[in-house]
Amino acid sequence: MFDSLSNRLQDVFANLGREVRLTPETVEIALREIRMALLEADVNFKVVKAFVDKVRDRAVDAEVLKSLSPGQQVVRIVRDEMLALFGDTQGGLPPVSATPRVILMLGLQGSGKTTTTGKLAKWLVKQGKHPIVVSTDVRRPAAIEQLNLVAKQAGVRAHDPAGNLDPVSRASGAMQEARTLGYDTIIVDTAGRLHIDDELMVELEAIKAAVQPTDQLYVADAMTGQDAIKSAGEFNRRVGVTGVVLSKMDGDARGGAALSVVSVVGVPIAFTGSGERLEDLEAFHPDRVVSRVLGMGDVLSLIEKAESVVTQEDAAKLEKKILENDFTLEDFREQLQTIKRMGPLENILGMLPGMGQIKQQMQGKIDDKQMAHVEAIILSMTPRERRNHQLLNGSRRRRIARGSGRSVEEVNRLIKQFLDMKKMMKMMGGLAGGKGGGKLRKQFGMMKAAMQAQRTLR
Ligand SMILES: Nc1nc2c(ncn2[C@@H]2O[C@H](COP(=O)(O)OP(=O)(O)O)[C@@H](O)[C@H]2O)c(=O)[nH]1
Ligand SMILES: [Mg+2]
Repeated sequence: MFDSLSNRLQDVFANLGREVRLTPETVEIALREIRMALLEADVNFKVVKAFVDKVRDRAVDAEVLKSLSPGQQVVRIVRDEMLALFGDTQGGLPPVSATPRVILMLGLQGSGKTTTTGKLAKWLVKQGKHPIVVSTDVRRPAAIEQLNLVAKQAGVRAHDPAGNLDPVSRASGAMQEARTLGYDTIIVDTAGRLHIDDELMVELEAIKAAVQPTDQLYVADAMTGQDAIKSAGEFNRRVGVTGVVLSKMDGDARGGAALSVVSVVGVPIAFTGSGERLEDLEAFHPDRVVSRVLGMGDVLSLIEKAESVVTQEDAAKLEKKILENDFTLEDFREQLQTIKRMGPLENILGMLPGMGQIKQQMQGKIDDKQMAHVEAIILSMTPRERRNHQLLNGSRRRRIARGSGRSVEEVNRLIKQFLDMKKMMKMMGGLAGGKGGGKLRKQFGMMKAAMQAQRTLR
């Protein structure tokens, strides 16, 4: 959802990078563009002003302007200040000593409270917790059913005493049940309104008094931009908010809401939701988001993602091959499979350092179809050819082209790309063999290979 902001900021940085020396004037031009980019991304105008002022203060410092890479320094300042916009947060839920933990879900109607309750329950189960959920949305009969259904999908228990339509007593009942049956977390889903009204606030106060929540999560629909944030501030004043969940980040939200939450509401973002499925919830990591927006890549997220599809053994095996320059077309094909399992190429590319702009250029150019062509070509080779590309003379290439239904040019191009990739890997293998170590290094080796494969497909 930060795509457009990200592209604009990267343009600004690219221009700065071309300046040999920075002057207050060149900085000012860049700042003006940064300001426009943020405003266009729907960031609160007061936030934008304060942000630009802070960056200017630090950037026109004599030390910065005189430094060897002033452009880089400015990028770093923008990065720091953007991180500051997200406040000091680790994402997810802070540790608590209280048991059971009680999470009160707040938000306007349709913001995604019930869905997020299910997602959060699932997330908690993954963290080894035993959550129970309860709906206090008694006005709409379907609301209780909806929560029962998501609870079932998440594989957690829903407290639902038949016929009890009193919000407070439903919430207290869930506390009771949690204590007796040993659940360690209770998520209380609440009714929303289209607008903030007193009746709802009174009801929420009563539930709050009855269950004494440890966490009060406000679910804000990111697609509604600044409006969502304004109501969050209001809820914070009336009932209190400890963290914000930004839902519907998968929509065409421009990111302004996310960048304004801390300044406007005064509490950090805890989670982001990016889809209707129960898996689509992520603990919010400001540093990763900022790196992504600024085109520095989200290597950690990428590694996590890679770890979920590649075993430690595979990664180690691959790293060994890279180090020994023993990477074959067969390995190349396996890498492609891995990339496929990691999800749509576009998403992965967005996480790679410096790939933001390339991603834009490539829109629609590399796709699953192209991957299939590459695979078809490799599959038309004999196992011996795949292990030893040097066997691939003209007549063999023609045979492969016929077998795979691709042109000889395509076969040639693939082999050339494979060789380029091998060359790159040899260089990187040298680097990877240096200092540092352990798991991360292995993963990096794997990732580098995957990145290379991506590039090769261009
Ligand atoms: N695309 C998308 N839709 C979402 C997300 N979270 C919730 N929704 C949808 O938003 C609608 C309202 O969600 P619901 O949980 O019922 O909102 P509530 O009224 O606050 O409880 C439903 O259609 C959900 O499927 C999200 O992160 N992305
Ligand atoms: Mg609901």
